[in-house]
Amino acid sequence: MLETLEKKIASAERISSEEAIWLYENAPTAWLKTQANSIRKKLHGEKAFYNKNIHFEPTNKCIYSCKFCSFYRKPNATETDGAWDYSLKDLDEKLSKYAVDDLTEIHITGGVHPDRGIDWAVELLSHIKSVRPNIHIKAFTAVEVTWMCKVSKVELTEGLKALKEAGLDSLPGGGAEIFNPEIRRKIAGGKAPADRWLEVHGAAHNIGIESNATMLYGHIEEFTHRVDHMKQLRDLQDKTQGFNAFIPLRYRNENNKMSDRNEVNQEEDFRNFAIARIFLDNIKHLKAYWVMLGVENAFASLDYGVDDLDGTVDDSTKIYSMAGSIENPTLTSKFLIDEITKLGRTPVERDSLYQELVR
Ligand code: V47
Ligand code: SF4
Repeated sequence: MLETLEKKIASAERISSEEAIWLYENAPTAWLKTQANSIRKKLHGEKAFYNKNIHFEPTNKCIYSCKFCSFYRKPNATETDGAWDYSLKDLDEKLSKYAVDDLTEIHITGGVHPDRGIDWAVELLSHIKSVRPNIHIKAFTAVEVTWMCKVSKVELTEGLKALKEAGLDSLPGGGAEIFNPEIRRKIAGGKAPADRWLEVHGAAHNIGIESNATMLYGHIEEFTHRVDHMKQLRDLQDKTQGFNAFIPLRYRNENNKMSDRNEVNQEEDFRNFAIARIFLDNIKHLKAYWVMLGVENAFASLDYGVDDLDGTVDDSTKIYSMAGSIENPTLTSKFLIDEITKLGRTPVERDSLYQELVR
């Protein structure tokens, strides 16, 4: 089997779902590393991408209560309970810390607030563009978009068009979790099902909004569910070509309703990256989100098919620190450049759509 697959990979032939499951179950890690590396090299040479970004999480009040989530609070929770609701003024204060050139992207996602519809999002996006006209706004998961359209009673494409007009540049990959309905129901019951997640991204791609895709793994899913998830992404990408990056997210187990489950180990992260690189032959970039993986693991994953490390982040997200990851996630671009260089790779600052930036 390994020889057959090696030939397929060398001739850029697509592997099947059955073959991907076989790889999860049987392939030696060293073999996966070599194959994923060869694909990454063909696509990107020695380049390792990063960007300069911050996150903005407007609220952690959420109508859902996903079992893996350490971040959300009930909609009626107060500050004492750990809930927050930031205003535009809070956002302005945050942005004012950065000179115009220091940031190219703001990534916005948060809890699904019961009362917030498209109008609320339009106001937020327009405000950001009025104070930072050139910043790329990557905002709102497909789950958030779905809820906003429902609150505002607008049809999906109409809602997306309104967001785009107000300044939305791309969609982040969150909310995908795992597409299998049974597993999704158990860990994220109630929120937009897989079909809807894919429909939102497809509709966004159709009107020129590019996006990313994530996969939450290492909880109660099996290898077959991971492969099914990636297959559905690969199928949509064949139709739209709108996904820029795939971002596997390892389940982190602190402070949530599944805390009794162990996290998978580092080798499993590496194997998962490598198989994603082999299987997803039509999504160009594979991102290791260092905030979730830890800095050392993220750099090490560059040897398993990864070409992108996300961005500087600057202590602006709580989703992972609340789930047991780095407490104050921030990296300087100098650190990223130095570490990538030490690994013999070429650091490349990119914009949010993977255009290379020359400063
Ligand atoms: O959808 C929440 C995940 C996602 C936990 O598009 C958890 O560039 C692990 O999607 N353990 C939100 N994962 C973050 C996200 C993202 C991050 C970075 C870059 C991009 C991009 C997207 O975080 C959620 C969920 O899958 N998540 N809690 C947890 N305990
Ligand atoms: Fe809400 Fe998102 Fe957390 Fe689920 S993962 S509870 S939708 S904030």
